[in-house]
Amino acid sequence: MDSKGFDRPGRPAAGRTRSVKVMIAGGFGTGKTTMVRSVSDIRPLTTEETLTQASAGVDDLIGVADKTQTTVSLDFGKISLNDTLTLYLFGTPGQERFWFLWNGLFKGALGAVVLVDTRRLASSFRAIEEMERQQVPFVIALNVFPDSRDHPVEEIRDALDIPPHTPVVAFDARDRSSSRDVLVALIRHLKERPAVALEPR
Ligand SMILES: Nc1nc2c(ncn2[C@@H]2O[C@H](COP(=O)(O)OP(=O)(O)OP(=O)(O)O)[C@@H](O)[C@H]2O)c(=O)[nH]1
Ligand SMILES: [Mg+2]
Repeated sequence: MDSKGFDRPGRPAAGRTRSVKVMIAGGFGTGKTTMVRSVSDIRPLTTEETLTQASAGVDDLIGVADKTQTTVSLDFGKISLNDTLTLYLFGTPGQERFWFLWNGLFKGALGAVVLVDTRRLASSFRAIEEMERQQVPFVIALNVFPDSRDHPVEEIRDALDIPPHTPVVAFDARDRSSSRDVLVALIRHLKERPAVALEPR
């Protein structure tokens, strides 16, 4: 994969396929690993460890009290959206003590999905700031939990201070087709940007 996230050299003759690196980012416990697991065509690589006392008082467990595992390095999955476009998905760790890994993980990424749990909006602030710092185009994906309140999307956009051109969509990370729709929304958003060519060559 080159520095722009494209997998160019040595493509098979029939392989008019473009490969794109996409980040699945967001705050602690927002459902990043769940999304990579539900949507990946291949068995995903995950790096889950049991939540320990080290996170006590550090991680906000309100709303995710049943959570027992956390990503310590990355999630990796792959999905072919059609015959010509394959996405490589890189899920980030959500815990603050692993954020130093983000710089390396983002290398070559063309776009990102930022997951938000509307019960804990603040947990995704840092991830949104990071997209702006890394200059990676992104969509906001509101992962709806059973006790999430039904906020209008525009209210969330205001609360998160998201620019008008950035899509905000609601979804369920456990559901493959719902997660896939989020990735399609991201690709549409990328295609609207003149600098990004996603058509196969
Ligand atoms: N009800 C519901 N539960 C979900 C959903 N997505 C994730 N969960 C649950 O919420 C918890 C957090 O999900 P993870 O996928 O581990 O979240 P994460 O963002 O990868 O977490 P970290 O890697 O620790 O930051 C898990 O217990 C999931 O089973 C969802 O859409 N609805
Ligand atoms: Mg995770």
